[in-house]
Amino acid sequence: MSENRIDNVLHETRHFEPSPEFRAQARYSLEDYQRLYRQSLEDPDTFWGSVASELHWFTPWQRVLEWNEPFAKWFVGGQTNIAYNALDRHLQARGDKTAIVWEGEDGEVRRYSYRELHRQVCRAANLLLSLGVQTGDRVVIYLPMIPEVAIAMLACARIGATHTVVFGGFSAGALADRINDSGARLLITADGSYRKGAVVPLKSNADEAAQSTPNLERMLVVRRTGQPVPMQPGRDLWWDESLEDVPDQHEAVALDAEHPLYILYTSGSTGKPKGVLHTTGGYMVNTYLTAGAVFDLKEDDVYWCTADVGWVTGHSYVVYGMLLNGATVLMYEGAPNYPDMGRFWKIVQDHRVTILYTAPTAIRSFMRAGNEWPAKYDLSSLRLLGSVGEPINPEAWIWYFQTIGGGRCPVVDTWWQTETGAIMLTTLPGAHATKPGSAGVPMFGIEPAIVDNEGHELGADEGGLLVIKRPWPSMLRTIYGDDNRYRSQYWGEIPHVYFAGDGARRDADGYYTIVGRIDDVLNVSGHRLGTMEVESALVSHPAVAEAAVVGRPDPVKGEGIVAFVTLQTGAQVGGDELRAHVSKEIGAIARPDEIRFADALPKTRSGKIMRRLLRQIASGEELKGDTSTLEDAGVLEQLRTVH
Ligand code: 6R9
Repeated sequence: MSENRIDNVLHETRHFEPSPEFRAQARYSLEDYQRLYRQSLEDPDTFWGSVASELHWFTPWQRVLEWNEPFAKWFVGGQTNIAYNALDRHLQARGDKTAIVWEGEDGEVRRYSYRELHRQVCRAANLLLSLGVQTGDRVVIYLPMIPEVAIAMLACARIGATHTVVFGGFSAGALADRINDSGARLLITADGSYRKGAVVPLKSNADEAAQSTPNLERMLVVRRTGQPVPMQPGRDLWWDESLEDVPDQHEAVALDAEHPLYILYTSGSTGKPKGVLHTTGGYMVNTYLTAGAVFDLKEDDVYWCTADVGWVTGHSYVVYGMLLNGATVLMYEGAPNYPDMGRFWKIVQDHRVTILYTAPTAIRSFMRAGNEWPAKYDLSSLRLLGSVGEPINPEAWIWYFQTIGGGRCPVVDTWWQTETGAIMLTTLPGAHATKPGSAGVPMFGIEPAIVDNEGHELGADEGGLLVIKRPWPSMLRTIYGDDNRYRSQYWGEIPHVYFAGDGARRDADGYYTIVGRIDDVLNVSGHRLGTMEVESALVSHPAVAEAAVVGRPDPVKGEGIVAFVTLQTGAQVGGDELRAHVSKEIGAIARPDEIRFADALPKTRSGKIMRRLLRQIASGEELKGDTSTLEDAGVLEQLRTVH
């Protein structure tokens, strides 16, 4: 196991019990959790079967699980539709209830009742059908945080088209890679999106991507920013115009429980992002269960998750898990600091948000901005706070709890991954005491362990690798088009268990603390990025001969990106140009914080780049460990002194 890259040492030893008021109204008590958790492991068929039966199935399942390691089938033989369960199922009791309340960066507000959202999704489903989209086809969605992104996802799910949402901050190149890997023929995008008051040109990125996507036949373009964009006849259609004469009645298609619901690309330790495949039934059941339990959902909650729908958090806890529960979801389009650092708190006040789910990087940046920003607003509507995406340091946890939650709102620190589909480790807010910096205990049906590199289970407080010992309903089914990579990366690293890629430890009370990734995956502001991806982007610049990218601890972003670069003989290029190049190749989230140039990179005699040394250099540490295998020791001095 590599050294801990994130300073997550617990100096904070306080525990926080849920208040008597919270406990009294909570969905689950500690006894409920203990009883149900035991049942979920001892009798999973009964446990999962009873959760699943709260939802609608066109045909009942015959078996809860068929496990043929590493391939799982959940609710075998069952037929359902997640969009039906998220919308139609609520029409009777919640038709007029607000499903989505949306605030644009420019302050515009739109509200969709469950009935209206259902109507819009039915029309969009009919539009997709009229364009020849069939069950099983892939559709790529490249949209900002506007209601149409949820409508497009649900319309795909309704007809059984597999969606692939690409984060709007990704570049044309990253978009093209995902269109090609998924084999999509249709792209849904927008003219542009607003970010810090400026227009992000989504359509022109899409046009650029389309130059290298031979499969792509059509583009549907949502009007958001209104600037003129070229429309290619025969290929491009306006979303609003195309929907005008489309009927708003549509019967949701009964789909096999294992029908592919979506592909979401995420970074791994190679240069190429992997397409994580989620299917319908198990994902539906587990996001429904966890959304209700972890966020203690009540009928009158106004729930706000600040994640973009381009990430898994947006899939599971902006769209699917929440609408499956009939919740009211707030969506915000823009930047957290626009027009100023008070924007989030103004939104909480204006919409009377009761549950807020955000990322440590945002919490740390608000903490830095000062208490005067939240102090200007009335945050008394809040009753529960959540954190996701990276380890939260105890200092940020305490600030969130006290300054935002007024000391009365439990904080749930939820550990999970794109691959897991749903929350895996957390506390339940009315059941468990919380320990700042520690995510908590396993959710129902999840059986984790901490093991050493050989797979031997370790005891309390011993640091090791986090694994999951049995399949769960919302787990990824494969890497799209690459069963072998799925098998070897997730179920082959340590035999017969799911390998998460995180380092962790468990304390004597059974609470898990996540230390961070142990592979070549960085976590920058809660976003996963492969070091190899950034390296490939750098070496695609003509001046660059070789590049090595490492993370270094960053007080706000969790990790920052440092790139070590050697240039082609005679070539000259500045750090800023290379940073801009990476931004163009992948997206702004991948832009290195620092570029250091050298004549060579430190390598072993067998030619492997010594990343351990580079990490120490990047964070300004003393060089530790064995350097005797280094080919050219002079290189180290150069890397340390060149800035
Ligand atoms: C949901 C999501 C997954 C990686 C994961 C881990 C880190 C997520 C965390 C956390 C500590 C938490 N991570 N939640 N680390 N505490 N509560 O973020 O998915 O983008 O796939 O990232 O994020 O390292 O392995 P994804």
